[in-house]
Amino acid sequence: MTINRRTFLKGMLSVSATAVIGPTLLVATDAQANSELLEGTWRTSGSHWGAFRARIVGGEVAEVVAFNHDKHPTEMLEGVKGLIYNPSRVRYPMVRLDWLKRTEGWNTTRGDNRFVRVTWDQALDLFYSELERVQKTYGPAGVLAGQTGWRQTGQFHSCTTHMQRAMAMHGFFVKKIGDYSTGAGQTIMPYVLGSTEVYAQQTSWQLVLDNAKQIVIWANDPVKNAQVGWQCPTHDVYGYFDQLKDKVEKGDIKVISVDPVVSKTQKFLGCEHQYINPQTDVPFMLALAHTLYTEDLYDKEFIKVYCLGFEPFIDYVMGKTKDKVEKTPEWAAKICGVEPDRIREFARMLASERTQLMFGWCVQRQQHGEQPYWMGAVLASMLGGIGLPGSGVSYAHHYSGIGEPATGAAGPGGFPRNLDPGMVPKHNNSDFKGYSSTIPVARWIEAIENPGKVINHNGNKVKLPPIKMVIVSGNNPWHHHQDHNRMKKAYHNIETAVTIDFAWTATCRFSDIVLPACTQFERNDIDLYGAYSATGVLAMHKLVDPLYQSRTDFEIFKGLTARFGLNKDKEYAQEMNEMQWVEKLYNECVTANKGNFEMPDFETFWKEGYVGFGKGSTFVRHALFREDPELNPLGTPSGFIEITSRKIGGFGYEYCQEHPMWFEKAERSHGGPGSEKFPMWLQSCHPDKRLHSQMCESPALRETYTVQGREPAYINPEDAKARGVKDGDLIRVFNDRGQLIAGAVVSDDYPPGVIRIQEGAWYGPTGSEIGAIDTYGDPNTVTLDVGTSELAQACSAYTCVVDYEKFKGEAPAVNAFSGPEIVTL
Ligand SMILES: Nc1nc2c(c(=O)[nH]1)N[C@H]1C(S)=C(S)[C@@H](COP(=O)(O)OP(=O)(O)OC[C@H]3O[C@@H](n4cnc5c(=O)[nH]c(N)nc54)[C@H](O)[C@@H]3O)O[C@H]1N2
Ligand SMILES: Nc1nc2c(c(=O)[nH]1)N[C@H]1C(S)=C(S)[C@@H](COP(=O)(O)OP(=O)(O)OC[C@H]3O[C@@H](n4cnc5c(=O)[nH]c(N)nc54)[C@H](O)[C@@H]3O)O[C@H]1N2
Ligand SMILES: [Mo]
Repeated sequence: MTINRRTFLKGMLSVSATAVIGPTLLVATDAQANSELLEGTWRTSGSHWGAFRARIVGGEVAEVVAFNHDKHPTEMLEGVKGLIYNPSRVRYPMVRLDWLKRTEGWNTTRGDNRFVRVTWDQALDLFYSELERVQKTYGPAGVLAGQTGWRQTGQFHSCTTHMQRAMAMHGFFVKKIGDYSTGAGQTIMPYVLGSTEVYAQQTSWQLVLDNAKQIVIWANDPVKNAQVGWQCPTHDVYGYFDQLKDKVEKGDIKVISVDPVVSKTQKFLGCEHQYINPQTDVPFMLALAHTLYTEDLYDKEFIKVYCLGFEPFIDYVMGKTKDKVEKTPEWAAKICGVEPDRIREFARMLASERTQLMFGWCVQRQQHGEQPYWMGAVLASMLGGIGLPGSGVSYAHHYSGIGEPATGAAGPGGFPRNLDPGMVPKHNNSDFKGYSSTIPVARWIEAIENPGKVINHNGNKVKLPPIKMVIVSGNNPWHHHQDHNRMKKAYHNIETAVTIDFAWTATCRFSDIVLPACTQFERNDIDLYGAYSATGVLAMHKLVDPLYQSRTDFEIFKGLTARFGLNKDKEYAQEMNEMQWVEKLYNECVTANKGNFEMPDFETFWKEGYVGFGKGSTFVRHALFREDPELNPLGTPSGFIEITSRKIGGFGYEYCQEHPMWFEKAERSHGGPGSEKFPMWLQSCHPDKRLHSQMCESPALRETYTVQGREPAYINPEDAKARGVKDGDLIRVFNDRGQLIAGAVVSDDYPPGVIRIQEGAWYGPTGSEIGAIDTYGDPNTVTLDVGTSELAQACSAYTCVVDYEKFKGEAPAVNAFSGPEIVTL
């Protein structure tokens, strides 16, 4: 059977969102069987969105087919070729014109996108001399090289690791704590359940399917988000989604999605929907607790044996303390938009059968995001099912294949991020002059804006450092951070910004020195297959040579450290080249697994492209604690589930007190603050067909979702009608912070007062002036930049209101994807 490649790929693009969860259409084995009919050679590689085999013809990637072990490949594979071949590649080392010409009073306004092409030697010399100048002038508090992000997969080439090792060899620098994904969750949960929970293995899907009678998918869209993993995902989790769909159909399991919108998961499963006003989960949950308590539906024994501090919490619910308001369903209904009787019914339903609560993450990426997570644990405690299969609470069932059976095998290690023993930085000066050397990750713009300001963070005081130089690799802060116009202003305080990337992102546009890295498909590497499941080890064969003048991050930082003197480049690389490193990481993995998992020699592995570890085993979250809480205490201060935390109470914070509470948000739609002027809630959820901003540069993939070449804005039909907007129109989305152009997609999946623009849309403002309209549709042009609370100081991107109108006149062309304007000195 010959299969026409183009037809297959076209088919892949045209399948409806939910049909992607079907069986593999074509796997590499079939393709390889046909390979005699086709030109070229097949190579294996991987990515955050799955493994694949690629056919290489004449030094180019001719086609990409799903890996034979991946039974549920994603449509995102269609973006692989576009990631390599696109007009947005960083081709040469580039330096910003005004920065290059800098004299007294030079122009620190960034964003005009005018760059001068320089040689690699010139670029690395400039990078090095700036590092020297800033370290000598300001010391380590002046250098920020701590931001991290979704650098591409591969254990050896992990680019942030390379950047940070090289920076550490030069001197000390400012680092970050936490991340944008789960900042609030990972900070609050250790006080409540004893671990971050968000990055922990959860009860196996098989056991959930076998035991749960009800599953509440809360602020969670696993069918969309499990396409992506921190290490190459197996997508086996989609097999369980198929089973769940089946059980929902047969009535064996009831699934309810608590979400303001109809999610991809809800549509796929055909499950129930519980609408809720955005950002109001806590009032809804408090009222559920009120019903469970007043109707005596809660598990008193569980609370007594396993929990601490139920009384102060329930006194708050009953209106005896704090605001003295009883958290009745009538009280909650006015805020969360769910009828009082429906709230009571929901509480009774939860208590009636074995129920698994599964939270997604974006409900904690909003102001006071600590509270819904804490409340989730309190509700699960009142239901009494924590530690049993198919019940309790989880905060990660949508992520990185969590819940797939895990083999327990050791994965390959990586290139060292830190200095080797005995290594001393060139500038061995760790004096931060009283400033903090570590800052909460999402507060970096505030630091640049307001150095010396002291903020609270998780029981500590943080004195924001006076950052003068920002070095970025493997993340895209001009997509991921909120409120770009605030960023534009703050960046006047930066003297030098260096970015290493393969794509000419907005971060490159707002930098002074830009170095062209190559993509993960232009280098050899090794990765764990299945992050938490440790299903196998994957070879990442170099598919093609680095394009243009791009280099691997390894080569780039070898080149930089060579400038530090005394063979520092050899120390940096430990005198090994790329393939020696890959082989070493593999061999160390073989040693670590000896006696448990048989692995072939390196040569065989590299030729095959894959070694599997066999079947994994299942797991029940918190089972040991449930079995014996004295012998197996949680990692909380008391060892028990802390419904009230003395530790947090002791911090004396306003927006995170001793037990979960409702705090009104700075901005909220549906009658909340700011909604009179800007009535729409903007949700900037994670993209279905991208990894954040990655692959937005792929023209082929972009064509499948854009509207008149712009990022789609999903809007409600009534709202659209009231504004004279039709499906396919361009709209202007705005608030007092900024404005952007997007393309309207009118859909009943979105309730009145809600607009979705997926994060990661590339920022392309018309100019460098504050307030310039964004031509493509990056939601972070208008989002709010505040910490979640004094506890986590995490990203609050989902606390944001806007309005929109039909775009009037002729819209400016999209300028986000065409690279720099190349000028000469
Ligand atoms: N409004 C809003 N904002 C958000 C979110 C939201 O939900 N809403 N979500 C937040 C979350 S959870 C996250 S995780 C962040 C994601 O934010 P980021 O991790 O910053 O996003 P990415 O687009 O993945 O950026 C990775 C960058 O690294 C580059 N890169 C990849 N591999 C390599 C490599 O090998 N070498 C080099 N040199 N460069 C490489 C890519 O080209 C890309 O520019 O966004 C956050 N921002
Ligand atoms: N395809 C794809 N998958 C990804 C990523 C990607 O970029 N692309 N990124 C990965 C990363 S880094 C992360 S951090 C995770 C993100 O994982 P999450 O943060 O969980 O994902 P989101 O899709 O942003 O949001 C999930 C759901 O929450 C709902 N929601 C939003 N606000 C509220 C609210 O106030 N109340 C309630 N009840 N529901 C709400 C949204 O409508 C949405 O359906 O995804 C990972 N998976
Ligand atoms: Mo994330």
